[in-house]
Amino acid sequence: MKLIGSYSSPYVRKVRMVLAEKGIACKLLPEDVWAADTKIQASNPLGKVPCLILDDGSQLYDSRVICEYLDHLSPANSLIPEEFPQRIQVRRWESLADGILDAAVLIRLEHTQREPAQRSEKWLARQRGKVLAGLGVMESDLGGREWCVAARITLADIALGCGLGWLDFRLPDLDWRADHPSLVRHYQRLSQRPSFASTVPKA
Ligand code: GSF
Repeated sequence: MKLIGSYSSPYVRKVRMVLAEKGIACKLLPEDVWAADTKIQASNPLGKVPCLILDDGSQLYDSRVICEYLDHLSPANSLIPEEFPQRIQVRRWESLADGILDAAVLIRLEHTQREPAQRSEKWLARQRGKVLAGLGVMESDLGGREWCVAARITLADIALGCGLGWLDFRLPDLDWRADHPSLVRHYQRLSQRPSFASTVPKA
C-alpha cells in the first residue's frame, strides 16, 4: 500500500494521522500536483492528492474514503465509531473541517494560481465568510468537551486539527486563535500527540 501525497496538504495529513494513530505502515510517494509534468491523473482522474494505491494496484480517493478504508483495515484504535449516531456526528465534523479547508484552499489558490488582475475580492470575501462561519460552529459545538464526539479521539478531532494546522501554515493572518478559545485548547491538546507532531505541514 502506498500513499501519493504531499507534506503540505491538509487532506493528506488527515490520512497520515489516521495511519499513525492506527499504527499502519504506508510509504508516502511525494507528488507535486501543480507541476506541469505531474503524473497524478494516471492514479486519480481528478488530479488530486491524497490517493491511496492498494497492493493489487487499485486506487482510492478522496481523503474521506481513504480514512474509512484505513479505519476498517485494522481494529486498532477505531477512529470512526460503529454506533450510528456517533458515526454520523464524526462524519459531520469531518465534513465541517474539510469544508473550512476547501474554502481556505480556494483563498490560497486565488493568490497562488491567479494573476493579481484576475483576483476577485468578492470571491475571497465569500470564501473567508465560510471559513469564519465554520470556525464559529466548531467553537460552539466543541465548547468544554474533551473530544469532539466520543470519549476518545476520533476522525472528527483529527480533521479539526488538520484544518487548524493548515490555517496556521498557509493563512496565518486569519488569526483563528483570536476568537476561538475552545479550539485553541483542543489544538494544544492534539499537538501533544505523536501523530500530530510528526505530520506538521511543510512546503
Ligand atoms: C480534496 C483533495 C484536494 O483538494 C480530499 O481528498 O479530501 N476532497 C479532497 N487536494 C489538493 C491538494 S491540497 O490543496 O491539499 C489537490 O490535489 N489539488 C489539485 C487540484 O488540481 O485541485
